[in-house]
Amino acid sequence: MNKLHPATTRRLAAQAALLDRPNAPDPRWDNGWFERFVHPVLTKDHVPLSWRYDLNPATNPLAMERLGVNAVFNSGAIELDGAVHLVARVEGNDRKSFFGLARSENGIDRFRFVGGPIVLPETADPDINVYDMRLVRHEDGWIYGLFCTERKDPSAPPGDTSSATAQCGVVRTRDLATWERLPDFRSPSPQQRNVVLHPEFIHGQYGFYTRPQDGFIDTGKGGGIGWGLSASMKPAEVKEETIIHPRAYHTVYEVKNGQGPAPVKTPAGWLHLAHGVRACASGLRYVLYVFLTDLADPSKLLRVPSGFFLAADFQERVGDLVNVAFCNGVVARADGTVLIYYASCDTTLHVARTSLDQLVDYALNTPEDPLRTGLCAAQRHSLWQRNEAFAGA
Ligand code: M1P
Repeated sequence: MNKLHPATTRRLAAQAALLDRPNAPDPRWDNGWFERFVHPVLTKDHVPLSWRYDLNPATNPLAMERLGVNAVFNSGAIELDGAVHLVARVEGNDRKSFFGLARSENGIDRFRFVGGPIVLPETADPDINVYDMRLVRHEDGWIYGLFCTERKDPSAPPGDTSSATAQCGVVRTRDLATWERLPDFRSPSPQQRNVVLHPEFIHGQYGFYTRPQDGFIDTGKGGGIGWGLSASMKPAEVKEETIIHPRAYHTVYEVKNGQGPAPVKTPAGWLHLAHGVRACASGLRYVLYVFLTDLADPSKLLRVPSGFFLAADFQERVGDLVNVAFCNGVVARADGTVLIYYASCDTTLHVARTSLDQLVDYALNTPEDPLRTGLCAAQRHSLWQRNEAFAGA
């Protein structure tokens, strides 16, 4: 073994302690819906030193970082060989994101990046940025990764260095080690983000959750969570999108919304975690909400509990942004535990632990939003009245 710089030895020891740190439920959080945890599961400090530093003292005598990492956040999630695997969005100091595979036995702590940074195959039109992979084990036998691929808008006028187009890139794998790139997803919408593959065939076709939008940030007259079918994955092409959950005035999904991970199958229906966005003085506020769709027809909305299910809280509220919770990874384990991987403020990744029973109870029994303050107050008044019978309430 070659000798390391003393600073590298010190940094490796500090990182080993971080990677071995146990996680525990946060006692400050207790609403019966899910447990929060004290520590994030992935941060920029979890990224291997070998992805950031030149470890050779001969070529890096001052032991300086060469390729810094700014954040680790929105991660796809899947269980494979009994362990939880995350395909994390790793954002370099250069603003470009790439994917990194991390693994943990219990899905709560001791996540470690495995292998090197993932270098995805490109299409003929190279991606300028990629992010937010949704991992889905489809009943056709493949594990698919659908992600956002971003490129500069070719129609942007000279001098406009910001306008971009977002579309959905597609890869597939059997082992999370070798990735095959398929053609980008096609749809009638000029832009797409938050495209997610449904895990089962519907009438022999592949089902997709979409988020048609007119511009890169603004959903315009598009918006809402859409749905469409494709006969193939090579290419995946949805010719018609129908909106299954639209945006709505004075809700947590007023400005935009998007499907989170692929829905979880429950006895009550497909349980969806989505993000909803509203505007406020500090910018856009992203929260997670739940809705339920029909088992035979996932485009048929059954129920939408009111308000948000999870919002950034405590130390999660501030990062590169403020007040952003985003989720594109969930793992439903065989014992009924459900692990929700959510990112805060585009900066760090956290886990919430719940169960299928809790999620179904939440989806079926949380009142729906009556969309008017008077009716909301009456809803709460009725709850209060029913509780009058309980001593000490
Ligand atoms: O910055 C918050 C999120 O913004 C985008 O999500 P959406 O398309 O729904 O607005 C994405 O860039 C996402 O990665 C990011 O976390």
